Amino acid sequence: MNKRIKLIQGDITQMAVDAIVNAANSSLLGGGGVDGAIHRAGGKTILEECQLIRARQGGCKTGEAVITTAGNLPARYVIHTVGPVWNKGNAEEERLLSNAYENSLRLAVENNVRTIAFPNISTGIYHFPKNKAAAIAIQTVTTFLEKNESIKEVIFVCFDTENYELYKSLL
Ligand code: AR6
Repeated sequence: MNKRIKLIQGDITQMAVDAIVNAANSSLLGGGGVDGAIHRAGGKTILEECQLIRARQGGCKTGEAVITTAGNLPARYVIHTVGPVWNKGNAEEERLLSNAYENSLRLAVENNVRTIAFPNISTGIYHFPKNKAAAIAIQTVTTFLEKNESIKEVIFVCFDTENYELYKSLL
């Protein structure tokens, strides 16, 4: 395991890191799951900044990422990325999930983020199989860190025990 990768079980809204990643949807207007939790805990400035991004570029495509400040959260930034909806694996879901992690990390580097926390993107409402998603997340982050020195810590924040156990065994 890469020494810069950490694993915890918990609530990502509590993380005092440079950036937390949100599993958003293309509208950027909020939703349920971790997205709902981040907007609830972070307050209205996050949504206001998302609305400005929408006005500028019309939301966020699957696999891409945008950045806002983090409102009342202990983090400095929220990186909103959109994972794929699982559709039997026939719609390039694996590549799109990898893109979501990679584009979040790229945006983090551009914004001098040193510490970043990821939720288990797409494994809730979007129904991506958790074992496949964990392998893709770990592979994508590990490959990125091998090429990039500026990110000091990537924390996988698993909310549910099933994901936590999966990551523990894979890492
Ligand atoms: N901290 C960390 N992880 C969490 C938290 C939390 N507070 N709450 C839930 N999770 P989901 P998706 C985990 O459904 O599948 C939204 O409506 C959860 O256990 O939040 O990418 C968006 O607006 C799961 O493992 O995101 C989109 O419409 C993981 O977060 C849609 O859901 C992702 O589950 C995105 O679906």
